[in-house]
Amino acid sequence: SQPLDLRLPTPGCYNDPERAGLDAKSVFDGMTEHLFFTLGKLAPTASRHDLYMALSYAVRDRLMMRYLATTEAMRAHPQKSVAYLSAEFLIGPQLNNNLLNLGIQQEAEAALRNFGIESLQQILDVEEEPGLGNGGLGRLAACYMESLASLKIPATGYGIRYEFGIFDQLIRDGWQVEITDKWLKGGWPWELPQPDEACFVGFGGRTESYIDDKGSYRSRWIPAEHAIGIPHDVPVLGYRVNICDRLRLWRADATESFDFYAFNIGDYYGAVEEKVGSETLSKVLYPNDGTDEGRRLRLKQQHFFVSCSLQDMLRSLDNRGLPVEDFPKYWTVQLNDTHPAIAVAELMRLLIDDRHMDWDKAWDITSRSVAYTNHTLLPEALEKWDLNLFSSLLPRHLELIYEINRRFLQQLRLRYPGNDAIQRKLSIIDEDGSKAVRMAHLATIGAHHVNGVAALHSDLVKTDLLPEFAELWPEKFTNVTNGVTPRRWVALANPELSTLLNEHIGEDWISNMENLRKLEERQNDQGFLEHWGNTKLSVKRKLASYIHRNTGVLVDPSTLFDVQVKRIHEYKRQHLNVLQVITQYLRIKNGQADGMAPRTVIFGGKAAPGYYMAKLIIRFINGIAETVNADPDMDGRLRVVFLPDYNVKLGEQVYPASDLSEQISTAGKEASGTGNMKFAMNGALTIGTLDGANVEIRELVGAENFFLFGKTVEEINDLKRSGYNPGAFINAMPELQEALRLIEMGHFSNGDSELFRPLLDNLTGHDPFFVMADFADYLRAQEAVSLAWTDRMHWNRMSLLNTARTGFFSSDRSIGEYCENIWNVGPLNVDITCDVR
Ligand code: 8GP
Repeated sequence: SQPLDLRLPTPGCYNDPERAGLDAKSVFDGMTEHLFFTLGKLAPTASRHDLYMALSYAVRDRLMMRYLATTEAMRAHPQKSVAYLSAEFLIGPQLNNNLLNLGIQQEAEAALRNFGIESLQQILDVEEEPGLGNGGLGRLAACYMESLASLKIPATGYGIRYEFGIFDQLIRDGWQVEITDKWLKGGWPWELPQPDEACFVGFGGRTESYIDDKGSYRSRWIPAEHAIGIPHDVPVLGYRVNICDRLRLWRADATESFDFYAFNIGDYYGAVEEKVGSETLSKVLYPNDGTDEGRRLRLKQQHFFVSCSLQDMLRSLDNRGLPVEDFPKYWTVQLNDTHPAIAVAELMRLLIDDRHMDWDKAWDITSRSVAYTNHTLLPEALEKWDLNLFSSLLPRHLELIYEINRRFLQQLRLRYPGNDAIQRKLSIIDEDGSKAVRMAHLATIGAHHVNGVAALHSDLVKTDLLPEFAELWPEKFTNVTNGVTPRRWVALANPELSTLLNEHIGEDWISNMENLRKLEERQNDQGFLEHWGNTKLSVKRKLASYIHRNTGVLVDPSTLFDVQVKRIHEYKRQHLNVLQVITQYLRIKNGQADGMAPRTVIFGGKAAPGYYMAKLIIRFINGIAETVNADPDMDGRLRVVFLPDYNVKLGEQVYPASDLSEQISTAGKEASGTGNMKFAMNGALTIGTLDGANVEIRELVGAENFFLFGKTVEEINDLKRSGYNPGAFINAMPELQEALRLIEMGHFSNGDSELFRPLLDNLTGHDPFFVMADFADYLRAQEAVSLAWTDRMHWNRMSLLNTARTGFFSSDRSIGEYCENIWNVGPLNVDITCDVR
């Protein structure tokens, strides 16, 4: 293709660092200019935060060449682009990732030395991460954006620029305390606001019918209120490529910042009311993982960002002179769970009402453009909107949904004549009890593909969640097993391991993770295995020092680091882990702990603020930690740590330093998991159930390198059917009885025998997540872990094989599958020559 004439302000050539501004001196000069002109600071008095800002602006400047070249290439030679719609993007810190992908970490460090800073890390520590997501789903979206860019696929991630992200977590007296996340307070250098590309979004009001100039009946929406969405763009650079994609986050603004009429009649508060109202739209992320809440405002948020995004996509066609009929040729729209599912109705509305298209054409375009990813089977997480709420906020969308549904039910009647039950079951409108709109049905009917996020999960989507839909449209249903980016989760998070890998197998694993297989050749090399173990140990020392600084607990890096970090949820079963820790504690107390590996058991994760049982589990972990850590008998044998405020940045320290990865959810409950992949890549062994992607991890690393336990999905279902009685399992386990008795006596709560009662009642009563049923087998598997730890060379070998065989879980592979099987998109070539100026 032709080199692009970009008229760039600086000359750029990827292979000529000086001319591309990528050498240390240029970075230093860039920082100096930004300190002076952008930040108004002089170098000698600049704080670390000032230097972080200056370096970030200098790096952002160096992204612009590729960012604008990508935009320009898409304008000059239009091709299909991915629109990834997600209410959450948990992108984590940006500076180091951009340095890595540009290939200038060392240059940045050298530049910093001229400001008296010894290591890049000191500046990276200052960075505040945008917590624009709850957990797995939001982090997945971020990994996917990075892989899209690295694979040179043109893409925009569309989401919301929440002013306050996921809360910061403090631990007070063992309890979680939530603090507002003011991530923007120090300024955030990575975004480019684009107010001239604002979009209008309506809410409420009514619809009316009219006859258009061709004599056809049409409906139109007269909203009662409006908001404006202002795009804030974050460049997403791929690894050592010329493609820089874009994350476009919408911030809500008021249409009329001031009501002059109200002001003139003396109503000052009334004058700013609408402004305040519209701005609350993008104020805060709902801190729920797995349940939806906040109702009205949350539905407004969803419609707000989806409408802005679809308008933006249509406008991009208009701007390039492309016909709207070609929408599916230029855009593929991926719904990250049902949060953006209103897109099905909104795209229909934009095409029919604004572009005056007829129904069939509009439906053809919509259903050829949209695909839907399901991330959960938990019934409480399946979004349903009360019909009254829905019709009061989105009356025109409800009309369109009724028509989509009418046509769909007609199709069902032809396929299953006389079967009213199936119509009731599949209808978009839930008529049992108070009426509601089922978003998963809307998404499934509107999408050309529906996928789950791990092989087992995708099967369960077909057999348990949407079986009738899967029978109706078998070709729609598919699987794409999740993946995580090796850039952030290995190259950047684990520089020690990366150096070792680069020395022995070369650097190409970073962009082609299957190349880690080459490590297998070293599996019997004693010297290498020792090196492998020492590398892990040096990373564990760093985490040990973090733990000491942040919790005051001294831990021994030579002990087995046994780690469970993820959102706190009963189905993830942190309490199963804690009960096992109590058993270990009792064995040590009773002198029966021969052969038990000395362990540091580490927990981290946030609980939804309204989820009482999850918050009690945090209190429970901290209760046990307090008792165990204060007991001199435990010295050198057992430590328990709860790491407060688990987030992406902390995850980057934890995964590389772990020996054992706890993936112990009740079979059938964890859709995939992605932490499980990050641990395994970094050489941790997994103790886990046959749930989510654990199944595939075990197949790939080999059963002998994985500690399996627990009931399968079928066994859990059998237990449910036969009337599960946790008491029977408790009675068969004297050690478990003793553990429960100690908790009940208040041994871990300073004598308070009431504190953990709700938890005990739950476990001994109906135990909804089968903790008691899996306990004995979990204990057995933990003993196998202890035994394996005694032969360190063998352990290191298993660890090496976990790294060597988990290249499959690179998000590059996942994105490759989406491109090939669902999106039908290919890479974009961007030429940047040395000559343009
Ligand atoms: C998570 C699933 O629980 C996890 O198994 C999976 O790996 C991940 O999605 C990515 O596919 N689900 C969520 O994070 C989730 O449902 N979050 C809701 C708050 C939106």
